[in-house]
Amino acid sequence: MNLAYKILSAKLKSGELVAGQQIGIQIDQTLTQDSTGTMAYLQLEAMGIEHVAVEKAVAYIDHNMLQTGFENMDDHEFIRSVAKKHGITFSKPGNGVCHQLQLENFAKPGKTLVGSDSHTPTCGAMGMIAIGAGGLDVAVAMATGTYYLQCPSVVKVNLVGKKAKWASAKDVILYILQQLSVKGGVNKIIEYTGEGLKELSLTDRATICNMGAELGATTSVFPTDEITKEYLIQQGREEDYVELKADEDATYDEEITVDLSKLVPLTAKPHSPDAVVPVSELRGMKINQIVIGSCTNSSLPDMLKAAKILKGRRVATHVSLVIAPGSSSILAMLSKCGALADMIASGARILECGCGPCIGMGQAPLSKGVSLRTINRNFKGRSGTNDASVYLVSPEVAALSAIKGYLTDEFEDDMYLDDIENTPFVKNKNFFIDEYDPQNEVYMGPNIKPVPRGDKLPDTFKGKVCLKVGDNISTDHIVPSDSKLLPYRSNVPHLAKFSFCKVDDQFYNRCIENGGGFIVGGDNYGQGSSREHAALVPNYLKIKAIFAISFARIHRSNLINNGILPLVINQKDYDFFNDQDEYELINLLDSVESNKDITVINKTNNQTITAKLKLSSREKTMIQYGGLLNAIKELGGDF
Ligand code: MIC
Ligand code: SF4
Repeated sequence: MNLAYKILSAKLKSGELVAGQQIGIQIDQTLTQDSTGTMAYLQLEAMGIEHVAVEKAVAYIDHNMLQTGFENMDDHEFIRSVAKKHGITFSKPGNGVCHQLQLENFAKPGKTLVGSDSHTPTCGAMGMIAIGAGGLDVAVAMATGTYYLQCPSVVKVNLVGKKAKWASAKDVILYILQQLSVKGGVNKIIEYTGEGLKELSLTDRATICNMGAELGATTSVFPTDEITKEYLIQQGREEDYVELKADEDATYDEEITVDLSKLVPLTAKPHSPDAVVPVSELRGMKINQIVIGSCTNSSLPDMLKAAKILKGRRVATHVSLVIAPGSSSILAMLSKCGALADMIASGARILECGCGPCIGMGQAPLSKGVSLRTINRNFKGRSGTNDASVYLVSPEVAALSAIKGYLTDEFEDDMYLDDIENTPFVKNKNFFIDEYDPQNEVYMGPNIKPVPRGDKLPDTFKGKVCLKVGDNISTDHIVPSDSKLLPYRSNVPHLAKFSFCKVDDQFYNRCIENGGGFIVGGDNYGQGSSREHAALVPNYLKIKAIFAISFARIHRSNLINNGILPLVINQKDYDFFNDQDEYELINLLDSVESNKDITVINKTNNQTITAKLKLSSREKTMIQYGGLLNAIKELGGDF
């Protein structure tokens, strides 16, 4: 057996480990962050539980920490009060980015984790099955200890060779993205093996697992070894170590090989993480801004490598360099060893430990500016400046380019940090709050609005196409996030007004005018963030079905959780849809019940096509009841 299936089989509660089948797995740990957490906890409240049913549940505050109005602190206080009521650990703002903190403090080999953030797979570096999901799925996991998913197939990545000197973990995953594309991992687990494992530190492995999300993968996983053990010792958690690896004769569904000795520094060009080219191809490109941080590259080694390059040098006059360490412990350690002083002396701006610029919370680039970032996504507009160009790079390339003022990988020998000491971590427990009081009163600020509910499935549905878009539409397109919108993650009616605003600013008005209807998309519709708002908002706007050539995994689940039909169409039927005609879905009740194709009629010219809707039995129930919350209300949490 491969490692992924070994862990899954130990946790299997229902179904069979056959790729494509629905399985239910026992969940040991959950995580939420503030921007998806408010909705998740409103949904958890609606389920009326007492203590959470998992070993460890953590509520992080890391995404929105710009308290420009009461909304944000109200949300934080709401989350803190719910955490106390249900025995959830609360991580205060300033403690750091959820994935970095989970890895440092709670990740354990062989455990399962589900989190309301698409980069939850970061903890796969620790030999865990860690999966990103919509907030409602995480709420159900907290309430019942179970998570349902389509059993993934497993891709083996065979790591060979000695890592080239200036190639980093970021380059490993950018290389894989170049090979497989942003949809290459959908419904797959990426499992790493091979002699090259020893070339990668635990935090390198975390970077690679983190950006497996950009492949659309269900998750990524590394075996555990001496390197894992060393990291756990550094964290003061040696007792959590368990050796885990695939059997010698393990089988896989696909296999690729990455020769680490051939890697060169790479960059993903605007506006997609798979638009990867060697840095050398763009050498000399002038840049205005650089961001080092995010859950992808904010570990202690990443920060120390950047500090070594910056030490005794000066950030170019036209460049703004901002650095956000991943956790309060990392910040404390940087300060203790003097690396922080080196960064500041070079002219770097130090940000609070959190997501910050990665999700457009400040540091929007210059208009038409060029920003180099060590983050994981460079979708158009996500930085907060619609016409800016964001390039994804390693911390080393980012630091070097900051000094030079242009994109480059021409490192000098003395910039190399070859000996990163595994000194014990400075642990700061004061940012974690562990309180439990089932009587605790839940705090609700005026910005927190109820979760919209779907309607029961009708037999027919008539409507117009409110929007037609192309391939790779991300949830950032569907519901954008920036410093103006993030405070409204618990206010769906407000967010709805901005849905698709960067693609077509008439979408909202059209939905209101048409009284809802349909959206038509291309391949990989709904990639990227796990935000279920990208389904809650269309639900609120009475969008009953999305037609697309294919869907990203988390978004498809979020649509079903909200009673919206994710209908798969053939490439040739994309042209069947236009925004003038009216369309009708017929025989929905019978088609959903018996998993038949759905008939779609163009009412203007009477032409007909069929669209596919393949649902597991649980998904069928959710669609029939108009969403997961409705189904739970009628049938209980573990239906
Ligand atoms: C992201 O990186 O896009 C986010 C912000 O972390 C999201 C969650 C969100 O939209 O709140 C994610 O990756 O799931
Ligand atoms: Fe935060 Fe960015 Fe990581 Fe999302 S990708 S969790 S916004 S740091």
